[in-house]
Amino acid sequence: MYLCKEHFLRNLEKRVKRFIEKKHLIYPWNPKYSRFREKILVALSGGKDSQVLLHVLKRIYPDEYIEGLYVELGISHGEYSKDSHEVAKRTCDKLGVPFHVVEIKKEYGFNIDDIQKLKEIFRKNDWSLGRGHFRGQCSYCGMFKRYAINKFAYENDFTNVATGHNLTDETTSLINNFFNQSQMFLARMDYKSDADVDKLVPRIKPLYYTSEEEIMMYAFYDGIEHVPTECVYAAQANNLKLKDALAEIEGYRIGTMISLMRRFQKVMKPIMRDYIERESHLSERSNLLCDTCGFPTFSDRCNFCRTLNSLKNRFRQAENALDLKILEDIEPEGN
Ligand code: Q46
Ligand code: ZN
Repeated sequence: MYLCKEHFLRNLEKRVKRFIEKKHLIYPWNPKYSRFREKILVALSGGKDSQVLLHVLKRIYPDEYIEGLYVELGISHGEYSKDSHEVAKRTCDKLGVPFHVVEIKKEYGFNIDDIQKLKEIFRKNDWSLGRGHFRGQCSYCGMFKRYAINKFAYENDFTNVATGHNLTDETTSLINNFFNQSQMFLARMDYKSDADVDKLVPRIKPLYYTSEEEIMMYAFYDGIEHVPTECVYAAQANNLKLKDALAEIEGYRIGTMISLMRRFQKVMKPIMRDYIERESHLSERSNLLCDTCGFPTFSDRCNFCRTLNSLKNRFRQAENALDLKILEDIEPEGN
């Protein structure tokens, strides 16, 4: 479609609203029919996706309870986290949205930059990692964000967490999971997570069928502030090249991404899900709670607590061997 600026903005909002309501991502408040009111937490990163998401949600649902959460990850290169934090806060202030911050260093003792320092210390000193290994920064970062956002949302009675994942991100993950044959990850890919797992606040992705290009255009035409720089660790992410390849395919086969995601949801997803639920005893509805933090898990201890503990032990090892101080004085949560 060839649309003028105004019609482009309204068209995108209309499509997002239609998607939210058709797929019941949220139940918009209607005092005539229901007393139930959603409480939506928007996960803000200062980047274009979450900034656009917050603007679109406020525009299409001015009467909903919407609040924003920024997770301070401590990525200092080029003041990335500081700038992102300020952009997210300014946007919430401008839109009259309550703004919250969770600082991971304060909560867990170290941040994403500290993990990078730790890896370098281990590498320089040629220390053995035993049976373990260090993962990429984005893997730790994603884990911290997911955990911290869910914990905050659960403890503050939010009914949904909305994230800015877009069509391009989701298609890239789909292809990546397919290449890796990660059946479990494929089966879990969705625009809304399960609502019936105790202590897991449902996560929704209202921009699931909105491409990165459209989001960039929306931000540009609506004058939405966002952090223009990229996180320094983004270059480590394996998905970047895959994303470029997809963009190239989309260039000569317009509509590839959207039709891939629609078909995946309609055809492949139900088959994958049935298969996984039959084959796996680790069902998402297993209702196990972590013996350390009390949040849902597939085994006795959740992946977050296990990773946190093993990182803390490595930090202590580095601190003791080199007489350094990296960790905040926080007691480990369980051993
Ligand atoms: S912030 Fe975190 Fe991203 Fe940086 S470390 Fe990776 S995941 S690239 S969206
Ligand atoms: Zn745990």
